[in-house]
Amino acid sequence: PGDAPDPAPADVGIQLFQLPWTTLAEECETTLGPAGFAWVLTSPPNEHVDLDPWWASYQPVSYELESRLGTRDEFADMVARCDAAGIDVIADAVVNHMTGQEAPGTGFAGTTYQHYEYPGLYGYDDFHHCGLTTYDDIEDYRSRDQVQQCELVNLADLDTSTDAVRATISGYLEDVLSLGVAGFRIDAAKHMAADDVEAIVSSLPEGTRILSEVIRGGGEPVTPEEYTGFGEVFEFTYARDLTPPLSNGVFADPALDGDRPLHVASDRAIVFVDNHDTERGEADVTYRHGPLYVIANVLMLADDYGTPVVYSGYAFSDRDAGAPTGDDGRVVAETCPRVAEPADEYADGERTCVQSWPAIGGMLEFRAIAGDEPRMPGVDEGDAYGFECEGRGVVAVNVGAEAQRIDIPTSMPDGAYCDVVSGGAGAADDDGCAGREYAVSDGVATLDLEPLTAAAIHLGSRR
Ligand code: QV4
Repeated sequence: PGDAPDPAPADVGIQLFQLPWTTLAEECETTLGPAGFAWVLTSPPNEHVDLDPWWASYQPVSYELESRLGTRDEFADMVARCDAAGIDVIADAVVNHMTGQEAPGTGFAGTTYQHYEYPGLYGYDDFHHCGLTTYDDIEDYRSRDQVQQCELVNLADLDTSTDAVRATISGYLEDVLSLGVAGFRIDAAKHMAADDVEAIVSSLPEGTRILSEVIRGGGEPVTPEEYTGFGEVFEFTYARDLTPPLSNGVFADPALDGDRPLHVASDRAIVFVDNHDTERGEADVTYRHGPLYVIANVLMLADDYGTPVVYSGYAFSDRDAGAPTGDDGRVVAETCPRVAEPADEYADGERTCVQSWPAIGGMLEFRAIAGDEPRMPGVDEGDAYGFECEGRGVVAVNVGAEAQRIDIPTSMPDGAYCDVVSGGAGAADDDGCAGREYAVSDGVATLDLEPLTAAAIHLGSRR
């Protein structure tokens, strides 16, 4: 149709948890690029303790880029190939701390270490020894000093107030940047004073993207707002607000002026349905709840607040279980098919391949066409809820057990539109719709929704 606006590339990321670099490069080429993702968040690339659980990645032994996810050369090749596919790489940077093991050991790439001794990098005096709690561990998150000077679960806590530590961390980040990454997730940023993080990242080249992990907690003195002066932050409140209404079927419009109460400003917010911690913890809706998980992702991707990051990991029944590895201890993963549907059941270790779900690709297309338009007041109908992105698109979800019809006022032109949730991107062709078809007539979009489904139409999906 000639009247569809040009799509504006949507700034949507995807976290590919514990995916080896060689597979990740293929994902960029086969799926992430064609689907229209803007960036991918990787797991930490540096040398870590040699333990089986996935969380070994979060205990650095050295800043060599050698890990169970691949070698330095493989990482560099992945960054170049993703870049060629139009995908920026954001690397997870674990710089708040080193290891948490009491016993000395040898890291994944062969570097020997002890708790507080990392030859060539740091020694005992480079760490906080807070003296505020029995084992120097954080016990009370209501104490700023404990949170930022004591240890997060025994992890040797770098004293990032010193020039020497700051310079060593910056040197590591510059090395990763030299391979072409676009920026970093700053792991456990809450546990470093915002001034320290700012001092470290301000020495990096202009335009380096910084996404700080600062989990908002009730009654805690350290807030995400402290970290917005030099980058974006993950807004955990968004996920908490998004998912409970899904399970009890009650929807309410957020403040509709872009920014939201008790959230960081929209242009500073990274939003998500779940991540590798929350899918093992507080998240009510994860890959285990296929249809509800799709609905949550659809709502997030249609929303006008924040920058979304979709999450894709592997199934697990044991919280600690690492991704499947080969004999050499390196993670092994196949590339996901270009198109995959959410499954009712997954075997342990099986990849969820969320990046290949048609609903996700369809919503990236929706966002590219309609995402910049204001979100209009929502409509409730039974267990269904929906809203218009002004003049460009209409989205609705039904979280109930009964089919539901919902009428949503819209200024989109009358006509037949293809649903991009059931049909995916490019759902409209000469023969009809790859998925469901809906009509807009006299300023109303009428959507018939099966139980636990979502639908989205936009100017580019008109037949
Ligand atoms: C245990 C005990 C300690 C004891 C210690 C030593 O819990 O009390 O002192 O043994 O005997 C692992 C184990 C943990 C163990 C620790 C040290 O699970 O039991 O301590 O190692 O050996 C990941 C995992 C953690 C893991 C950690 C390091 O989630 O389980 O700990 O990696 O391998 C807060 C923070 C937030 C953080 C979140 C999890 O504000 O920043 O907790 N999120 C990020 C990452 C997360 C990661 C870390 C931070 C640490 O997203 O994945 O933790 O890098 O909310």
